[in-house]
Amino acid sequence: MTNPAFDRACDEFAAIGVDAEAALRTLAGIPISVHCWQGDDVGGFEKKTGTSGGGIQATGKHPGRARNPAELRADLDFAYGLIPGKHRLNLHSFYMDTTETPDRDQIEYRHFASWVDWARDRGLGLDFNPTFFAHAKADDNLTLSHPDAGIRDFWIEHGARSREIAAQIGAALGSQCVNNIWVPDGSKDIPVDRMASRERLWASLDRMMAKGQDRAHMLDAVESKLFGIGVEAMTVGSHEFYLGYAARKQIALCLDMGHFHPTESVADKLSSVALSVQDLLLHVSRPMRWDSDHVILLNDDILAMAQELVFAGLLPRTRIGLDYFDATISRTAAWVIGVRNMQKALLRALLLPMARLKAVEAQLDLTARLVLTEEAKDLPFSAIWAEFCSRQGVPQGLPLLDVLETYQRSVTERG
Ligand code: RNT
Ligand code: ZN
Repeated sequence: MTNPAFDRACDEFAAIGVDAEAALRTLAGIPISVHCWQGDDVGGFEKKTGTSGGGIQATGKHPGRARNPAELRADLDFAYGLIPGKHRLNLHSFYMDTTETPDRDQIEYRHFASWVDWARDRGLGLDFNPTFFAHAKADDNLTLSHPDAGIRDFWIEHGARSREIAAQIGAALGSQCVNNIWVPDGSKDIPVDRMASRERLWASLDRMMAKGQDRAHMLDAVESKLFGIGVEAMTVGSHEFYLGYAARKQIALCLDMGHFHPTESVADKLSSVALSVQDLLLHVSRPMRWDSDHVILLNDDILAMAQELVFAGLLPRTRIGLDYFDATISRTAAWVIGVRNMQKALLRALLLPMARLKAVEAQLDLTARLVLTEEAKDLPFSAIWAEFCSRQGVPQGLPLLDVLETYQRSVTERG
């Protein structure tokens, strides 16, 4: 089918030296790792009750939270159906699918096998995360850095098993599975022995990751944080801690957009950390005054992030994951909106006249740079996005709302 609006837009992009078809091809090849935990407010499916803990807070009571793996998979199937392209699912270990009740130090691949079958059927890749929160042994907000060696051993075992499971998932799907490590460890009030905590975390990570795994199947990642509720004074796994750790061990560094001071730009950090660390993982999020994990918008922060990935040539070594959880709106809509916004941001970056912009900057023609960046904001991005959605068979524009609302009505009875 011909699309005159698209053809006109292509001509406009061609006039500034941009190949819109090439941008669409690139975009179609960028998987987004969709975080399973948006579907149930970070509750998990262990046969226990309790809150998420670890300073993670999903607020809101919108009906329709997934209560079990079958409901979560149905919700995900629906959401993927409205997201153009092929993507990944980011699974947390406490989303196990089993009638057994393994504790965290007893988890095995078989507890996740149904997720692998489901992903294989749909051609999705899987990523994985050990879960170091929402557990009695994490109630002090101390896990791998706990002063008690027994508690550290428990969590080391959990982390080592997660790596094993991630490697098996990667092998089963023929797609590298990122195993991202985030621990809540920190201190509410001012500690006097930060060094001891950090040495314990370092040593625990070393033991947890002692076993070599095939990098084709599994990639270790570590995620820093500035502070959390209950750990205001010090986070053991700070940015400096993990930047050094990832650089020394040549594993991936995860940058979560909510894990820095609100005035810091995470986009700005990419080119710096990429000089010391080979592989990057992003947790794209929207902090509002704090690490609030709002649904990501097509806002300046996300656009800057996407532009850095494209302009710094970092797409091949960056895994893009999302990390937010909003329980005040339809949880499936939250996924769809967020993933599509990430894709829209990437598309906009891919459609910018990069070569020309870089050339004028290299010539210190800063006036031309400003004229070009500002004029580029009026380019017909929406016509290219609409064509992308139509080629991928997903709705676009206002009709999206009807589809989202119809599904939300069907899950309201879950309560
Ligand atoms: C917490 C981290 C972490 C979690 C997930 C659920 O502050 O951002 O990535 O959100 O592991
Ligand atoms: Zn995160």
